[in-house]
Amino acid sequence: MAVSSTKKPATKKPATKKPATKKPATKKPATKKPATKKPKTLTKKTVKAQRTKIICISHKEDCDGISSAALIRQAFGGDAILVDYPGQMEALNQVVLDEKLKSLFICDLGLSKKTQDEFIDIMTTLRKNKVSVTYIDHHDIDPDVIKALNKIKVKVIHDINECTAVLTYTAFKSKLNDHASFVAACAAITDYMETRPIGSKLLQIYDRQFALISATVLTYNIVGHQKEPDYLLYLVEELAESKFPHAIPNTFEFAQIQVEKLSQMIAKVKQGMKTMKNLGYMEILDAGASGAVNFVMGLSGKDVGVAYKERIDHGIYAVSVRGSKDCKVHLGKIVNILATSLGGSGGGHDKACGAVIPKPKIKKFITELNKKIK
Ligand SMILES: [Mn+2]
Repeated sequence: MAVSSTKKPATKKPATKKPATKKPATKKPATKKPATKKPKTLTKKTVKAQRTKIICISHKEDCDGISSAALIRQAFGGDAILVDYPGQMEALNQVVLDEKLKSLFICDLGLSKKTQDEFIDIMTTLRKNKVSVTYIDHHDIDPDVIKALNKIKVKVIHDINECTAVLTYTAFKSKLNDHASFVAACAAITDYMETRPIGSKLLQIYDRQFALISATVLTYNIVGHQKEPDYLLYLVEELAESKFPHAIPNTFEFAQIQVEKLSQMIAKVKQGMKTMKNLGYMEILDAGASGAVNFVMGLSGKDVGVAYKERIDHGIYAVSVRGSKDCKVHLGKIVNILATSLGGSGGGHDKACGAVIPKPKIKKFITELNKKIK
């Protein structure tokens, strides 16, 4: 892969500055653009636009989504579109209109009762347009959705026992280099899945502390740059090009800023957290809910923690839920049903999940969740 000399941001000094010049590179990847965009001779004037584009829609909020996008990029080229749950369907509805789209990968984006039907509809349209679609995920899913996707020949790679990047790595290993196993191992760590059969094998290739610090620094850079889509795409590229997180400029300095913020979060949670019989909860005002939710659970002494943050642009709360080791219920399943009944959506894993809840329903969501988890 041709690495242009302008790749790196010029600024060597820490600070919070991110590379502002990355955009052009993400737009037109020099990598594996298959086929021909412009025929040299215009003999086929009347021929319909050929489908040549490869796109990966992946989860932008954590290392698993970013790493999955990087592995897809290394294996297939193409561009990434990074989304969160509130923006998930919007992005899908956009790409379905793209007449150049040839191949679509969707990574680490779970489906809920609210979104699954629309998802199947969009996939059906894509398949009618002969777009090849691969859906890779590890969140709890309605088995009927998998059946429906198989029926329309969407390739489904789904296993709740490994993280999405590990599933991606395993599926496309032959198209990936050695370093890809490290990218997958980092994702497994941040998804709490580094003890799973494949995840643990990948991790043991590397020194454990080295992998832990790399995964953690990467995660802090992802979490701290959620409002800077260009930077997240830059991370995808750098990982796809087999850079270690520490070799990406300023990542450790940025991580230090994040840990400082988190340490302040501990104090804020101690002050602002409230409890019900079975859970601790807190509204977060100036950080991501997912960064605070583990503190809410831990400091509340309850087996379930809930943190929520208003998304003014969408009129909703983005909610994060975590369960301790002693939490015996499947939070992802409960939250999926509850959020849907309140006009929102949600779901995920047994001990880590999220939801989108209409603003006026947040209190109801918490009280109902409290009832359902005893
Ligand atoms: Mn994941």
